[in-house]
Amino acid sequence: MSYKRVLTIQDISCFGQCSLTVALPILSAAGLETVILPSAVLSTHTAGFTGFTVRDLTDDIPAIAAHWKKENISFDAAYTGYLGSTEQIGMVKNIFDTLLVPGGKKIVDPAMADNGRLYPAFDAGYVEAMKTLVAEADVILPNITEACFLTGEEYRETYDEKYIAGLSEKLRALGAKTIVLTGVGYTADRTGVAVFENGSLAYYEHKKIAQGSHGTGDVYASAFVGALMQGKTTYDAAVIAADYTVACIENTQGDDSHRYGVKFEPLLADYAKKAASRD
Ligand code: PXL
Repeated sequence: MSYKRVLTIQDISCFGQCSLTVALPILSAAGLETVILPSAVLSTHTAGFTGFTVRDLTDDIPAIAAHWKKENISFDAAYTGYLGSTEQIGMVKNIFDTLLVPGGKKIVDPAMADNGRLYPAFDAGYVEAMKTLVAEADVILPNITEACFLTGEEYRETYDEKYIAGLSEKLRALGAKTIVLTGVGYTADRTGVAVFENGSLAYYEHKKIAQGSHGTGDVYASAFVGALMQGKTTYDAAVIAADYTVACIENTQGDDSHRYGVKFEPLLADYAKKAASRD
């Protein structure tokens, strides 16, 4: 497997173990050259903190992308997460069109909502724009809340396989090619990930840990991208990412002073071995 270069576009939440402070170490640990494009700089993430500062970097993005183009820099994949503004979605599309190698992967985590609600920074206009980005993606990684906002499907706390198959079909109808739907659980103590690819739906179930933690969507998506770009199949990458995310949550469990993120760093070496293994 050749040395791959991946661009990730998401915010820097200086404190809080999410977005770029998670994606950069995980992708690097997976053995990928990781290039970052910060969408915004926040003092902390927006979940559970008040009074955070935000510097929106929308105005800087076109010049950064133009400079890379001039330098003939290109990427084997571009992976987007939490973006700083609706306007940035158009800029990301332009980056997809101009800075990827032929066949380069467009991976979109529509990080905008959880537990039935949009994050505070986002509105209906952002959701509409995100639908158009999802339509261009090779792989999307929504949670169920995000899938509902994208498709107009009713958000449910409990559901069956038919509901998940319907959600996946509606996401596919938007144009998404491969769908990795996270946080899919059919019983109270289990959760998992549904992978919809080439017309069929596969499911990986694993234990659900009661403690809610922030940043796990970013740990999951970053670990998935790392394994995928190391040549794993979509399903195998989804499983590696799920096992790593569960281990990170378990590693944080019981520490009530650490509800803002998960202690993912001590488990990076083990993740890296699995992501880059040749079996
Ligand atoms: O983990 C998603 C995320 C990323 N970035 C910021 C956030 C959140 C979730 O709340 O607030 C700034």
